[in-house]
Amino acid sequence: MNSNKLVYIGSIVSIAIVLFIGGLLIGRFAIPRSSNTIDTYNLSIVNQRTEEERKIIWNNLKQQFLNLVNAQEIEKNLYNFTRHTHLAGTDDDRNEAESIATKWREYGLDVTIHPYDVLLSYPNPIQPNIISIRDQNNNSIFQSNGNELMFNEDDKSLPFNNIVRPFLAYTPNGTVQSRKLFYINYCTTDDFQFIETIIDKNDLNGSIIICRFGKIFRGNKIGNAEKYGIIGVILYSDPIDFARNSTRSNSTYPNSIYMPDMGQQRGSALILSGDPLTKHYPAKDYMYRVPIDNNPWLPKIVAQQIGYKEAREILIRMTGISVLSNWTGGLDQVNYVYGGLLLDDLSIQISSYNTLQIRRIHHVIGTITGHIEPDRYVLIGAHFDAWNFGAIDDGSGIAVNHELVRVFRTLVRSNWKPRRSLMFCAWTAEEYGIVGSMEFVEEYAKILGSRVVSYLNMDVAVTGSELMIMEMSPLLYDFAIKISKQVKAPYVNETIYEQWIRINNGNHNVGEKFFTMGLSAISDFAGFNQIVGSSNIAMTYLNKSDLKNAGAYPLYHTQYETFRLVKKFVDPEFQAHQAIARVIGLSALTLTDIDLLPYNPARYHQALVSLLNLTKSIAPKSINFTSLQNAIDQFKIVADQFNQRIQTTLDKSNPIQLRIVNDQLMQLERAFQNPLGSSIEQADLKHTIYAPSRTNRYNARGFPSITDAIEDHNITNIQQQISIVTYFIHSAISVLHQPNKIQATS
Ligand SMILES: *[C@@H]1O[C@H](CO)[C@@H](O)[C@H](O)[C@H]1NC(C)=O
Ligand SMILES: *[C@@H]1O[C@H](CO)[C@@H](O)[C@H](O)[C@H]1NC(C)=O
Ligand SMILES: *[C@@H]1O[C@H](CO)[C@@H](O)[C@H](O)[C@H]1NC(C)=O
Ligand SMILES: *[C@@H]1O[C@H](CO)[C@@H](O)[C@H](O)[C@H]1NC(C)=O
Ligand SMILES: *[C@@H]1O[C@H](CO)[C@@H](O)[C@H](O)[C@H]1NC(C)=O
Ligand SMILES: *[C@@H]1O[C@H](CO)[C@@H](O)[C@H](O)[C@H]1NC(C)=O
Ligand SMILES: *[C@@H]1O[C@H](CO)[C@@H](O)[C@H](O)[C@H]1NC(C)=O
Ligand SMILES: *[C@@H]1O[C@H](CO)[C@@H](O)[C@H](O)[C@H]1NC(C)=O
Ligand SMILES: *[C@@H]1O[C@H](CO)[C@@H](O)[C@H](O)[C@H]1NC(C)=O
Ligand SMILES: *[C@@H]1O[C@H](CO)[C@@H](O)[C@H](O)[C@H]1NC(C)=O
Ligand SMILES: *[C@@H]1O[C@H](CO)[C@@H](O)[C@H](O)[C@H]1NC(C)=O
Ligand SMILES: *[C@@H]1O[C@H](CO)[C@@H](O)[C@H](O)[C@H]1NC(C)=O
Ligand SMILES: [Ca+2]
Repeated sequence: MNSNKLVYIGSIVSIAIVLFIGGLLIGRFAIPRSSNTIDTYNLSIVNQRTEEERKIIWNNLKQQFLNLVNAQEIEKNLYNFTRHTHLAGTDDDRNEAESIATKWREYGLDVTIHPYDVLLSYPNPIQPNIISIRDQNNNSIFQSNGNELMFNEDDKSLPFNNIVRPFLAYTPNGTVQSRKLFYINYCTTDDFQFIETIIDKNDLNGSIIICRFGKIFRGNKIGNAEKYGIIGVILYSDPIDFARNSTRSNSTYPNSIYMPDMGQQRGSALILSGDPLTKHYPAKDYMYRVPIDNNPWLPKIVAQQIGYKEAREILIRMTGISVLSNWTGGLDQVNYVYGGLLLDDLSIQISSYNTLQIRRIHHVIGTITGHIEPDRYVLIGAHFDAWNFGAIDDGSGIAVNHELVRVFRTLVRSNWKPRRSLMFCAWTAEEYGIVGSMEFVEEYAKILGSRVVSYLNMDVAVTGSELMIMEMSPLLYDFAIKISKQVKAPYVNETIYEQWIRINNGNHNVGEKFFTMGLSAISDFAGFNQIVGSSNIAMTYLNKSDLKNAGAYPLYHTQYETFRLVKKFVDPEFQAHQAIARVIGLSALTLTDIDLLPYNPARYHQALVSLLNLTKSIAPKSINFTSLQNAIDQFKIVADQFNQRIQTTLDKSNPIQLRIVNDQLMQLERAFQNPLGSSIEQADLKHTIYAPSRTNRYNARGFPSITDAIEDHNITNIQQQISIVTYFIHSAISVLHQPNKIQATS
């Protein structure tokens, strides 16, 4: 590293791209320098630079940033993180928060810690949850183990004894027993509808069911089962999805990335983002808490996971007709059947000993204060809680986050001054259902709602090294493409953009192929999408085969998420981690430093067009979409005019003009927010264009309230929801109009 060069860059960089600062800011904010006050620029330096010089300075800064991101540093961070377990609400969790805060303070960030008291769930440390098969005399003939198994290759110096046993967080304790057992595939709503065509749905009442992990969020599986009067749910990872090569031990962990026969995915069953006792409000001590009894967000029935070796013992004792081939799993010598009474008057029993407990959690936020617009925030976040050692979920995100703090610290030390404030977030209790970050968003809803520019999320940032995929607001589409052209892909001599084109057989429509528009409720961006209203992005490096793995990498949430797994099989040289760090970091560097926000409203028009097309294709023919269609057409005209105005009349050297335009760009996504939410039951889902699907929180759904109404076959409500979405598109249009007056509409 050439530090002289850095200092040179830094002194002016302070916003290379920054063109301005009028007397106004200086006059109002010319106050003494200190870390807590707003600083001013030396305009004579900034204004001396030509456009060309500013470009050179900016390019040098970018290059400097990219060079600083170091794969070995990320590897060290991951090694250190995975020495411990990280269950939210435990001592491990508190220690990790303290150690992150200490580290970030050493790096020179302004660190704040944010405690909340939230409802969490734990299994009994002594008595594992057990599934048993019982004979006519109620004697157990088979009993599940309640644990995952260790291997010789596992690092015995790790605290394996401290790992939480497999359990499904928030499912109630109790013992249920039934002689009826059904197999319901992935337990999706479609699967339930399908089995209703095979068996009498009343037969499901009082039964226990078994289904496989994958396709949809596990909480939705249990939620679906509740509606049928099912009393217990058994979940397992079928080898067809999680041990794709073969179930032989030389093809599974510790010899590959695939699930061994006693591997078990832990996870939450909460169908809500945030603390279930303080919906809408922060879990602070002054806040009222709803009673736990009959809490509508908590699962009502007993549920437990097992290894596929154990699932086999259960499946072979079932009766009933054979399933269609698309329901068949990959277990050897198992005839997959729909079920009914168990063989030989056997019964199946689930005993669970889970408890609910209110525990304290702590987030860590580290800030580099912006120099010109300190009240505009760009956030980078990852969660540090994990079900186990968390090497992938979310060690990958935390290790990258630490590296970015180190790199940005280096830039700051060489005198880089970002235009806007940059905040690093380390969240906890994400695994329980975005419980942690949602409480933070709820506490600061008002200021985040007016100040956050973008939130950049890193969760399960690396599960492979072949391909990057992204989820984002459509406003960031062109920005993401631009960034991808500047970052090298791992292990190959090409940029991420070139890699996309190669994988896409030369086609340049990479956004359509590898970007998902809108974000789901799968990680800490949930609160930023649904409540804050900022324009956000998340990304993952993976292997192409991961796309086929039913919604998760094979060892997701198992105790085998260790440093060894990543080093040996996932990203041996940490080049994929490095690429993620560069993409997230370069995005943050640009969003904090650039004068004009790089959001393109025209991309939102394209997204709306394709959503309308999709929605029409599933709606009854009688539905009238004219008003929505007209609003979308009008959105295009206004978005194009807006872009045109920026190109022709915006005077970037005028800080007020710039702020006016940037405010419009920031308000655009916010204009789509319905303060009432998508329905009374889902008042926390406020984004009318994209929200998590009510049938699968892992997916973002377009025009969610319309789509829900279509699924409910309620014509009146479909038409009502169309009018509401039309209104919010008109709201967005009014944001993009010239702001000097309020345009009348017909
Ligand atoms: C600003 O920069 C100019 C040119 O380098 C220098 O002459 C002047 O002293 C600086 N002013 C302040 C307040 O630092
Ligand atoms: C490693 O982790 C421990 C505990 O989490 C922490 O105290 C220590 O500072 C970390 N070391 C480094 C180099 O990050
Ligand atoms: C069978 O035995 C178990 C364990 O002792 C007990 O919890 C359960 O209630 C018994 N079931 C019946 C039907 O007696
Ligand atoms: C299940 O059966 C019980 C009584 O046998 C009945 O009260 C309940 O409504 C049924 N549940 C469903 C979902 O059909
Ligand atoms: C795995 O083991 C089986 C039998 O032990 C053997 O036939 C097979 O070749 C092995 N596969 C690999 C990839 O080593
Ligand atoms: C799966 O099997 C194929 C063919 O035997 C082998 O090339 C590949 O490396 C295996 N994949 C993993 C992840 O073990
Ligand atoms: C399985 O096949 C049946 C019959 O073709 C179909 O109705 C059902 O939707 C399919 N299920 C899945 C999960 O693909
Ligand atoms: C069952 O869970 C409830 C709620 O957490 C708890 O109050 C109760 O003590 C638990 N019972 C057992 C036996 O663990
Ligand atoms: C990588 O690609 C660039 C441009 O395509 C080429 O100039 C360079 O020699 C290549 N480097 C290696 C190590 O192949
Ligand atoms: C609209 O959807 C149909 C399929 O429903 C597809 O064939 C067509 O290409 C889509 N058109 C646009 C503009 O997205
Ligand atoms: C559809 O709605 C539009 C606008 O509300 C209205 O002008 C038109 O007459 C309606 N079309 C039909 C067939 O009802
Ligand atoms: C259909 O939707 C309307 C308007 O939202 C509502 O008033 C009505 O109760 C719904 N009907 C049914 C059967 O759910
Ligand atoms: Ca809350």
